Amino acid sequence: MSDKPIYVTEPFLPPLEEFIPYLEEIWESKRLTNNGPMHEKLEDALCEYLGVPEIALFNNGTIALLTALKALHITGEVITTPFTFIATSHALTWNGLTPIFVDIDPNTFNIDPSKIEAAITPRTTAILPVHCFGNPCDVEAIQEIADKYNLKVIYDAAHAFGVEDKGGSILRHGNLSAVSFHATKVFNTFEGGAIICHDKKTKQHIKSLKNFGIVDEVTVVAAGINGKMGEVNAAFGLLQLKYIEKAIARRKTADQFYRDKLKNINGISTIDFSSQNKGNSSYFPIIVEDSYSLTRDELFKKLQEHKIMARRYFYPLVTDQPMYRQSNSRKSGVSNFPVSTMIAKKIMCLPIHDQLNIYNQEKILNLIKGELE
Ligand code: T4K
Repeated sequence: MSDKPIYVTEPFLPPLEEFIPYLEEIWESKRLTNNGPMHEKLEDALCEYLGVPEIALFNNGTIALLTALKALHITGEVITTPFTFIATSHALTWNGLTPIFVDIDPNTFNIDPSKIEAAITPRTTAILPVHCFGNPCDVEAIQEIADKYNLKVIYDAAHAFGVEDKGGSILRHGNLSAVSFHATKVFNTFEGGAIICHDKKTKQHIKSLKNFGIVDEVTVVAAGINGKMGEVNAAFGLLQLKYIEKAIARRKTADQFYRDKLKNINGISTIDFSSQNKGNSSYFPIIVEDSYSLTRDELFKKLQEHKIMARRYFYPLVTDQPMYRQSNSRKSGVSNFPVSTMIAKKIMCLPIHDQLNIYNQEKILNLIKGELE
């Protein structure tokens, strides 16, 4: 067996030789970027695969998020979660917006809708929830609040590629959703991302914003950005899409294997993703309870000593980073987010990806069970 580290995730890579014809086509066309043929084909293919009306590709998920906020002219304060990757709140800050953090639900790790209303002020214009680890937010409760207070909803759906609820893609909710196609994601284009929207007019606006605000050779209508996805990335997406069902199925097998074996370990719990949804097994978070024989950090270190590179997503909380400490995160030195604080202390994401084999999973489980030191 190889002594290579087992990472929390590894990119899904289709056979290299199958990528060569795509590269030949790009070389032949000399079209490298700016809405080239691969880009257009990938947008169409993703709309079909995901079952969404309109999609605009981006060079990464963060720029997609930044542009989504810009496209809706969001101002003032935006309600979001502290239990997320730092890109969520940075997207607000880069737009000159004030993030207002609201605690999470202990069962889903997503923003707790019952705590949103108390955070709304006259300056609030939007809610930016995250489908954390691909687990759908309570989209109905969030929409109800948004409707009541006339707020926009932009989902950070970085983890939610392919996730569905009873009505179809989770990406259809809210005004816009932004996904990430980073190398560490279920579906990747090396770097990449997308905004999902409901209609052609919004798509055209987003398309212009990601191309400096240009609408034709002589007209610039907004202070846009360069958010375009290049042809090589789009081509890789097209190839990967052919294998995506297989890759997700392998993740699901690994997910179920962990779940079955972890059931009887005292002090380790997993989160239940609702069986009513189609998940993507993008992450495998566990909670290391106080009743477990080691602390979360001791277990984390033990795994690392065996080259199991688990990750403590999302620790530290966004609100514990220096640039967000002055936000609404603390009252008299006490965190306003008891649930997020508690989860951030106990969480650890175990390796999960399509190349993870049973031998590796057994090793991880034996280390957790204490049968391997
Ligand atoms: N919103 C949310 C909720 C997000 O989670 C993210 C990104 C975004 C927005 C922004 O989307 P992007 O702008 O990134 O498209 C990683 C990713 O860089 C980041 O995309 C992701 N979330 C975050 C949760 O995880 P790190 O700092 O943990 O990545 P890194 O480089 O340590 O990679 C993790 C492991 O993956 C490595 O130990 C090894 C493996 N790996 C990584 C890369 C890059 C590979 O095997 N091959 C690779 O090419 O942030």
